[in-house]
Amino acid sequence: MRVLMVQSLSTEGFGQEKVYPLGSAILVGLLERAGHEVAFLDLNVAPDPFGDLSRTLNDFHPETVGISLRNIDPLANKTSSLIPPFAAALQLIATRRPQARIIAGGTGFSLFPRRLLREFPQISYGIVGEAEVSLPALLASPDHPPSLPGLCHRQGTRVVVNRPARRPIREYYPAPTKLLTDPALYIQANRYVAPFGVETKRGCNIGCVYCPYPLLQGKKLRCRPVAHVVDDLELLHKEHGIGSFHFTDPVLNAPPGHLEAICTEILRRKLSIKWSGFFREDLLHEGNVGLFERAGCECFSFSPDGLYQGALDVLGKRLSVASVLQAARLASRTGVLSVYHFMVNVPGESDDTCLEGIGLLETIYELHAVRKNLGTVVLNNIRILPGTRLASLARAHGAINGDTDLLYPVYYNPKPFDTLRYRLETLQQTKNAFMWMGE
Ligand code: B12
Repeated sequence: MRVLMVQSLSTEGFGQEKVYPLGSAILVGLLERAGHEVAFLDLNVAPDPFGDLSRTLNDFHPETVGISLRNIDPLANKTSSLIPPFAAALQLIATRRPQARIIAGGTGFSLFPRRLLREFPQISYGIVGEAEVSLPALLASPDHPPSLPGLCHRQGTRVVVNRPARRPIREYYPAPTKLLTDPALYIQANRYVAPFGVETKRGCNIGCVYCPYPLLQGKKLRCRPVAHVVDDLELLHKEHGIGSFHFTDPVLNAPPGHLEAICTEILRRKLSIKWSGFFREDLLHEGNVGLFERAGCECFSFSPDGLYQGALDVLGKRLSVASVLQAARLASRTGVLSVYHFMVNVPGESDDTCLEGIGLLETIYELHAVRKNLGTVVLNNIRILPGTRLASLARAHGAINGDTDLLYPVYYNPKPFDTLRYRLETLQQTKNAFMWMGE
């Protein structure tokens, strides 16, 4: 079958940081191995996204089009949506290739499968969650598919969404083959983000109140074998010249020992690469921080989210301020940059908690000022997503009601602390400026 895989627009503007579409790349490889003729188009690096899509549809005349919706919106307190370009792409596909089946998937799709299938009749099927097994199986019998994990389809006026696949990742994860597109398209576009992602595991067992990761990848940590992870890094580095990676795991240094083993293997193979990822603070210690640095860590991304103990507790982080500061202390003594993400105006905010939060930010800046190794501090209001405990909490507090449309950006930011973010950003930007000038 001729299959076109399309990566829908993931950011609001062409100048934004690019991310190589790892999920689509895995699926393209598997479909080719299953004998399909596959073409791929990433609208994010296409010079003329819709013109290029139209030309590809006309030239390749696919029988099936798979469309990946990674992001529904850009987060970061912004109110723009990535649904309009997704809708435009669907309409273009349906107009140019009316006989082709459209199958949707990706993280953005997986957060709103019912809503998107109802709103967009152009979509024939969807798959929520990971699709390594279900997409090839769906294409093997597209007219009468069996009840596959994650499959979404219409039954009369109803949309049926099957439970997503959660099999041990080592059973089906393919070794990477060729790259989908020229790596330079991604590398040259970016200033901060390493565009090439590598997974060491799937799943997240923490259960923070606002977070959809357990919905997307399950609560159980499903690790890839260490050698497979390092094989990916080695191949991408040696064959394609890629020197910098982002490990895409929700929490990179969990479970204890897995990242340490990967680092030991990177060092054993003498791979001269750089990498980054999101670290859990209470799993960083004197014994592993140096190993991470030696193995190429170029940025410790922390997302403690809570600026004081009450916030950490209400967000369900299962973390203490002491652990956040201990991790900051350890990271600040290295030659590696650190980036911190915090959420502002969380449920239960008061004048006192604002001061506590400011105190924590000041301490973090003081620690990192010595070696000037604080990349930045990112301050966000919380995007409310369906199916999370925050959505119920926000409903109970009256911040949203049953009619609130969560498909489009809705942030938890009730009065009277709705402008707190600007106060904290003023502090953060002033501290940043003076830190880099060494004052
Ligand atoms: C790692 C990551 C990042 C890294 C990426 C680094 C890199 N080089 O890859 C960084 C930190 C840079 C990042 C940035 C952003 N991210 Co991000 N990111 C993730 C994360 C944790 C993992 C994504 C990943 O690579 N997974 C591994 C791949 C293999 O899985 P996958 O993409 O899901 O693909 C599978 C399935 O979805 C499915 N599938 C995928 N495509 C298709 C297509 C079809 C047809 C089918 C059937 C199935 C299918 O099958 C695939 C294989 O199983 C997810 C959350 C999560 N746990 O999933 C958020 C997530 C995707 N990010 C999100 C967002 C919003 C962003 C940013 C906009 C945030 C920001 N303001 O900076 C940017 C956008 C960057 C961009 N250009 O797209 C959101 C998207 C939801 C939303 N609100 O829109 C998520 C879900 C996190 C969240 N907060 O909810 N991100």
